[in-house]
Amino acid sequence: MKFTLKDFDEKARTGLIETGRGQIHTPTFMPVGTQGTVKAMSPDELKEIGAEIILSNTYHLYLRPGHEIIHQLGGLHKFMNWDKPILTDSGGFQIYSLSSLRKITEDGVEFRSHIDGSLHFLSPEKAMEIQVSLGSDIAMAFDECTPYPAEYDYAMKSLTLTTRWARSCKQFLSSLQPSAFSHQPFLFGIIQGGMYKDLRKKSLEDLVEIGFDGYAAGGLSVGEPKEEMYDIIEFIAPLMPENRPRYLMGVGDLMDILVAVENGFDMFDCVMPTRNARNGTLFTSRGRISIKRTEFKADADPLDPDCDCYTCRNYSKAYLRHLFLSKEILSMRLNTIHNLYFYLDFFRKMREAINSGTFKEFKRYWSEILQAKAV
Ligand code: PRF
Ligand code: ZN
Repeated sequence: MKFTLKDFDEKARTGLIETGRGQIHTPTFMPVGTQGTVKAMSPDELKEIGAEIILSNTYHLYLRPGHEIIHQLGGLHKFMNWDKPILTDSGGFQIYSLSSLRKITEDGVEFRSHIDGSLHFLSPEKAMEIQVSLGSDIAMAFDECTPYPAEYDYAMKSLTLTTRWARSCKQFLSSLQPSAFSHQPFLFGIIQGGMYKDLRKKSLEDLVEIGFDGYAAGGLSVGEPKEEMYDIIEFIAPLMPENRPRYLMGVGDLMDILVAVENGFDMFDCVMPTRNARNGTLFTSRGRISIKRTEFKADADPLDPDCDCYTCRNYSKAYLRHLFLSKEILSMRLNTIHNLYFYLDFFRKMREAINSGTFKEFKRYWSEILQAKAV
């Protein structure tokens, strides 16, 4: 994987990831396309708002429609008509958060589908096979997301397993024969270790010894207090290899992102902008608003006068409120276009701030807006 660092502003950095399917400017935000679609958005719309990479999920696509079917149809990019990079999560976290009756063994995890209750088994090898057959550009190692809270002993055993699985994932990928359909994805290792710094450090060191194209911090934003998450972020980021992308998994609150970027993280994903859009919670340059509120009933102004998205260029808050209250499909589409545009634009401005050495001011300015109560 080619990853070039561009500028530093203290620990914050900008860079460029180059893949066969296109460039990714970092820090980057990856919209979440769990089921092979970023909910409510067409791929053309995603490109128009500037998305350079999306995330999709092994767990969901394996269960439905099945990775073999997607493979037969030419891979996930062709299936969903998205030709830019796709990062696939390995399934470890989704099993943990969605399925019932998990049974973890040395070899993998037995679990029941959240869709029909059927029994399945995912192993490091299987998770890799699925991600390769989907045609993933960046595959994630199969991990166990250590729950919060976890006893020291549990966190240690869990990370030992995650490390062993990471090694199996790399071995499995290295053993694959290049063929027409299966190109080799880049592979990222996932740091676990709960809220224990020595375990986090050990997890990272073991992964670095195995060697990955990039490194991710998992097991955060799983119910712990913010201070604990920030403490781990500040501790682990500077220890991660400088010349590899650093990915903070599933953390998408913009305040948290500012803290993570300040410490040197490069990649983020979260359902927050898309899910909030569907719930009528919209991000603006003046703070978050709930579009259903009565005060917007006859409000002719755009959602965000400083936003250049399709929604803000063409519609009033009164109309968006009406669509939301009427549960119209267009409500989710227009809200999602805006929220994702807002996130991607926030990242563009953040990169500019790093490049011009003004990240501190950027963070101070946005912290105030983001911490204000939603209206
Ligand atoms: N592991 C994986 N995916 C994830 C996480 C993890 O720990 C998280 C934790 N926030 C989000 N997504 N594989
Ligand atoms: Zn907008």
